[in-house]
Amino acid sequence: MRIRTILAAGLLAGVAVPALAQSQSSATASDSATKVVQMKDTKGNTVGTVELRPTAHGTLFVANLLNLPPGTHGFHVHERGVCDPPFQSAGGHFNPTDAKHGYMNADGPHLGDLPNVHVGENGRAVAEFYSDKLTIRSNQATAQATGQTTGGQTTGAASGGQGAAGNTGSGPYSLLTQNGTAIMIHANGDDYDDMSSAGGRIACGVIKPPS
Ligand SMILES: [Cu+2]
Repeated sequence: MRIRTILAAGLLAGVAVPALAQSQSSATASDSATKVVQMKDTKGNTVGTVELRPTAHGTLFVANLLNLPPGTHGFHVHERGVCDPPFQSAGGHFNPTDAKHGYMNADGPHLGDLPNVHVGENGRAVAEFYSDKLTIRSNQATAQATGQTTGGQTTGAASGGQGAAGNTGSGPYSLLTQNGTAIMIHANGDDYDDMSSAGGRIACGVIKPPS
């Protein structure tokens, strides 16, 4: 009787897995692609790009910036994918866990808090950041990927619930929210404690879900 039960379970899994694999492959095709965010200053001039590269457990940000004022600049993900100068349209920091701002804050940081960029005298900066809390995969695809990696339909469904809920659990959290999100560069360096330290918003780039 026990053997028969195991066999039946095995059969069920055999049926379920190809179906899962099929939806997975279509989701992966668009979800595994690097996203290139075009950064613009308040006058609409291009000031470089930020590539978002999906990784096994998060996102690698690769910034290639130019024509920016030399010095230290705050660099964040903001909560809305709208970059109308002077960029208040992008809202506050991306903060799905309802944390406080800053690496130095015991109740922080915002997940949108990223390290400062340092622009040279030639107006250029190249920087890479990694976050294991942010993804550019859609929530649904994250759930499916989790299911497949752990090799269990049950596990997939459990963490799928978390992923689908979006802003609960431990993430990673998708930047491809319904309204999109934005990468913001500030006039001054972020002191990683006081949000106002970074000053005004000087460049913005939209992260949008695929339409
Ligand atoms: Cu900011």
